[in-house]
Amino acid sequence: MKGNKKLLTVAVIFMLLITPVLVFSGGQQEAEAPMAEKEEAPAKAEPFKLAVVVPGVAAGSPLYEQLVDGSQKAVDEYPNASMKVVELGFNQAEWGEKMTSIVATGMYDAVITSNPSMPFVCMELAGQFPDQKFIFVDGFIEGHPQMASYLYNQVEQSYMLGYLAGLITTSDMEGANSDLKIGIVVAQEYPALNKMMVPGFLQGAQAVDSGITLDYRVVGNWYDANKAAELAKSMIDSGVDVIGVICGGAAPGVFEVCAERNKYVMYWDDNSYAKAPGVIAGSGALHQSKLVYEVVVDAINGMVDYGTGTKLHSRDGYIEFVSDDPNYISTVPEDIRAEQQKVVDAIMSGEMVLEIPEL
Ligand code: RBF
Repeated sequence: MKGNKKLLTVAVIFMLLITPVLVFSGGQQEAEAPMAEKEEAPAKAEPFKLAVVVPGVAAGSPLYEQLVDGSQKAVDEYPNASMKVVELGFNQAEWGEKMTSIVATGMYDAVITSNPSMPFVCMELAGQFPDQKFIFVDGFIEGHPQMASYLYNQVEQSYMLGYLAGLITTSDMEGANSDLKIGIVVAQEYPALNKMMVPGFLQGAQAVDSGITLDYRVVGNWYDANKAAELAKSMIDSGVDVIGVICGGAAPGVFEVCAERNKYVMYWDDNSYAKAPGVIAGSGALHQSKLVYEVVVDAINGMVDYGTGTKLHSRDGYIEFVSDDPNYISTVPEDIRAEQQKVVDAIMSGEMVLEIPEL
């Protein structure tokens, strides 16, 4: 009896040990069967995983909202595609490290992200992970085999907004004073801003009157609406009546002060008149969701030309000045809109050429 019991125990232990091996090898055999079938059936599309990296926070920043929307639209059309959105937050010192932890998973066929600093944030990382592909919109890099980039001609968008600012500051619109002063509130300095947006805005205004000057203020981050409001107050006190805003989530601070003081705002990136009706007197728009949709479709289909940098102009259909919005029409008098339209049409048609400078 004792001997039988011992034998039984050994048999049970043996079975317990061998079971996972049997299950595992059985699994392997099962996995092989569809492989054989695959040879006759049409090849199933390979899975495609996209990391959508928001360098900041999407809410309140139209270009980032469009980055997510455009990616989602493309991924929704392809059953083999999936995406994950990661927000890097406002601490830019952490962006490189956070980006590394996304890429180091090795999970993503491509990373798509948006803003002019991101090619540089990813440069070292690309060397460490030579199989990782990167797509940058609203940024520029060319000649790197893992990277494709798409840069907007921000001189054009800024010139159109500056021209309208010039028309308003020299007008007799309610709230416009006799000083030839316009302003701009920016979140931080970076080459695309200093070489395209600020000069384009001023050049547009000075095309109306060469005596117009620009009051330039820096918030120091992309979220502090109170600080932006303080800057706007001080600008208005010194005679500014039109303020451009490139400060993401801090912009509502400027809207509020301009609403109280009966002044005007120029807004970049998206049709935003409805965010402050009667206050936002001009809005540019970058069609980033369309661009991102097209590029992600290409990425899913293996059609992205890595190594290239593409420059996009108004005539390509990715940049516009929004002139058909009811809030624009009710805020800006007809004669000013007619003057503005002449310049907008000249830029959109390519008749008036504004070059992208070396960044
Ligand atoms: N734009 C935003 O709307 N929100 C942001 O949080 C934001 N963060 C940025 C951070 C850096 C380092 C840089 C260079 C740009 C950032 N932008 C942001 C600006 C954006 O890329 C674009 O230049 C402006 O929105 C004007 O089109």
